[in-house]
Amino acid sequence: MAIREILEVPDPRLKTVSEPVEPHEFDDDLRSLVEDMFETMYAAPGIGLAAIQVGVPKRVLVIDLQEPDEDAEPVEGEDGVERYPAKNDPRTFINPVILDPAEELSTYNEGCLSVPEIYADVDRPATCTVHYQDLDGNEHTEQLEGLLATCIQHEMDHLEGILFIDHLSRLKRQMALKKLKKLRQAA
Ligand code: GNR
Ligand code: NI
Repeated sequence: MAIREILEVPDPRLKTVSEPVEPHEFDDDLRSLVEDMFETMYAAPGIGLAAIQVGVPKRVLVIDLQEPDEDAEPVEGEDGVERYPAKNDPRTFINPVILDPAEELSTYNEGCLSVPEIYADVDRPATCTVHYQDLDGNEHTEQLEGLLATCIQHEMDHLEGILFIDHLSRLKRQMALKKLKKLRQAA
């Protein structure tokens, strides 16, 4: 297992359209890519990661919303505030396809590990169906809602070379990129 480097804007590789994982590619290399993607995502920390964000142009996504586990005992954080520990729910989506997105939209204040420290509201279909393969190549279809629906659509965009800032107006996108440049100069 290894933490891999996350590509950041304006790296042109983030604009790549990723290639499907072929039937003969469901092997140990794919498993170690997915393991590394989880390790990289947890370390960041983030709730999702597309393979292209670590420079691999393949249609592979990992997601773990790490939502608070309300069935567990609260634990005290560094700030002295008690919180529920995160519930681990690692999900792997290979060759995902989104079907019947809802007409109803929901808005999330999105961020992206490839556009660090920039957050903006993005509207996306509130629910959708995803068809995908797991690491063994088995096919699944699932109905998604809430943050999971938003996150998978954000990750699917990466597979098409699209970033969440591409959903903003040109002015807002330029403002976001300027802010990022400034933050980098200050660092
Ligand atoms: O960590 C992440 N948080 C997030 C918040 C709202 C909507 C989407 C995301 S995904 C992001 C990690 C990332 O960049 N995945 O590509
Ligand atoms: Ni992202």
